[in-house]
This record gives sequence, C-alpha cells and structure tokens, in this order.
Amino acid sequence: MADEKSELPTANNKTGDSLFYSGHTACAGCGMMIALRHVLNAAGSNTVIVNATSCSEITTSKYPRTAWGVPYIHVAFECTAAVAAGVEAALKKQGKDANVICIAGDGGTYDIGLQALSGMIERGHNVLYVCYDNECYANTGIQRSSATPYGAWTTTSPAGVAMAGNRTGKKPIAQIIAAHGAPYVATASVAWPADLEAKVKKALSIKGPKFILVHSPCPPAWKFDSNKSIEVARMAVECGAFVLCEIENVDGEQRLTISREPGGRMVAEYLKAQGRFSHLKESDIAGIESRIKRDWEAWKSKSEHSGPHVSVAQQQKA
Ligand SMILES: Cc1ncc(C[n+]2csc(CCOP(=O)(O)OP(=O)(O)O)c2C)c(N)n1
Ligand SMILES: [Mg+2]
Repeated sequence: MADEKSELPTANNKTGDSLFYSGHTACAGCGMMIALRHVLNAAGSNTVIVNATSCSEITTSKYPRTAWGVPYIHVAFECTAAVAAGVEAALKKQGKDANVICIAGDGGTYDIGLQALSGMIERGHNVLYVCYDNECYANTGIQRSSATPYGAWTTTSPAGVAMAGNRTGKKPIAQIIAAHGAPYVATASVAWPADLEAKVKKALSIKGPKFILVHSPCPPAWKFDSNKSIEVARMAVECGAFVLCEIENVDGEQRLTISREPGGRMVAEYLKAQGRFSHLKESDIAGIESRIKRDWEAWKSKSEHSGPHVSVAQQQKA
C-alpha cells in the first residue's frame, strides 16, 4: 500500500532489526530468501542492492511493496554487474562510500550476465557480486542453466528414454571468476549462515571486485518437502557435491582454503533426498559419486598447494 503521507511505496512487514523484511512472496522453504537475509544483515544499512531479474526480484519488489530496507535497483539480467559498476562510479564521484552489492541467480550469473560480470571484475570495480545458486532458471518454470548438476531433471533436461536428466556438469564459476584475479572469491551455503555472514563481511572489508556463490536449495525445482531445505543444503556440502571455500588473490598468487571438508554423508543419500534425481539408476549414482570424488581431490590438492593465509574458518576459531 502506498504511504498516504509520502506517496512512496511502503515496506512489507518490518520485523525486528533485520534489513530484509518478511511478507515477500517466495515459496515456503526457499533457500534464496535465507541467503538474502544473511547477506543483507552482514552488509548493514550502508548498502545499495543491484538485483537481476529472477525469483529474488519478482518475490521481493512487487510494487508498491518491498522487502528491502536499503536502496534497491532492479535491472535486466545482462546488465547487473555493469549497472553496479556505474553505481559505484557515481558514488565515488559524489564522495560517498557505500557497499554496492549485486544479487543474481545462477541463470543471471553463469549464463546471461557473465559478460558484464567478467568486465566488472576485470576493470576492478569495488563491488560485491552475490550469486544464489538454485541450479536452474526457477522463476520461469525450472529450465536447466549451466549451474544445473549432472543427472538432474529440469523441464529442458527431462528424464526419459532419450536422456536421463541434465547431460553436463556445473560450470566452475568460482574458479572462472578467481582466474580473473578478483581479490576475493568464496562459496557458501544457507546451511552455514555464520560462515556466509563472515564471508560477506570479509569480502566487504576488501577493496575491489568480490564474488560469493551461495548454494540455495529450491523445494519445487529440486523436488523435496519445504521443511527440508537446510537438511538438503547441509547434505550437499557433507557429501562433497558443493565445496565450501575461499579463493584469494594476494600479490598475484591464488590461495585456496577449504572452509569445511566433506564427511558424514554419502552422495547417494543427497541424490535420493531429491525428486529431481529420482530417475537415476544405481549405476548413474555411482558415476556421479566418482565425478564428485574426482572434483573433491582436485579442490584438495589445490588447497594443499596454496600459500598460508587467514581464512574465515580460522578467524571464527580465533
Ligand atoms: C534477457 C532475458 N532472458 C530471459 C528472461 C526471462 N526470465 C525471467 S526470470 C528467469 C529465470 C532466471 O533464473 P536465475 O537467474 O537462475 O534466477 P531464479 O529464477 O532461479 O531465481 C528468466 C529466464 C528475461 N527476463 N530476460
Ligand atoms: Mg536459478
């Protein structure tokens, strides 16, 4: 409802101290919403949000309401990082200092917005880009993106006689951004909110382009009950399907730290918890398991060859 006095859009329901308000229209159990709340709470009020078209935009900014307690711009997919670069430059020109944060989904990041993101990183803008990864184009009805994992059902990677779900693996977006020389790249999960907030705070303390990828389960797309989002997110990390790490570029040297080692969960358990993998045969599951194992060995070997530095996990222990 429009505020009678100011004629400006009013917020949804401001509850407590959170800058991210309740009353948005996301599905029950939406992982993305948990991610957004923690990102904003860690960033604080001196923040400008640049939001790509996606579930995050559709559900939080229905005129005349908003779930954002900070200045907010919605932009087309392909322009997100370019607009953020412009906001940062305009603030600089005005002598103002604020956190400029992009929020975009995997489709908007891995696929449609990658060119602008690459340019923003390469030009060295002081912007934090957060991609919440629900592993599909959720808002338009669950199509595959280049973040969709191998074997997963989506409406454009169906499970039938000709194919058994998605035929490609996830694009290594964190490594691609790190290869640009960005000073800080991290992956996080909604199942570890303190780790996510610490990574956002650390990123914002570093000048230059930063990138954080947040694994964010989507109950309708991944096909599990809406009360299982955190459990599914946790399983992904504990079986090694999603690796939590930081990649820092310090004096031209890339340093990789694993924030949490996998352990305690089997890949099969993670896959069987989700309807999007229900068509897989035991042999398919064994194949996915060996891919995950191989990828994990590569992560581990890179981290062992990295130079010493203080990671978020070490900061939290201290
Ligand atoms: C250039 C462009 N292509 C396609 C669309 C249609 N579209 C709107 S939302 C959406 C899905 C976005 O997927 P993702 O970025 O992963 O965010 P999610 O919906 O999963 O939150 C698409 C394809 C669009 N609005 N603009
Ligand atoms: Mg998505």
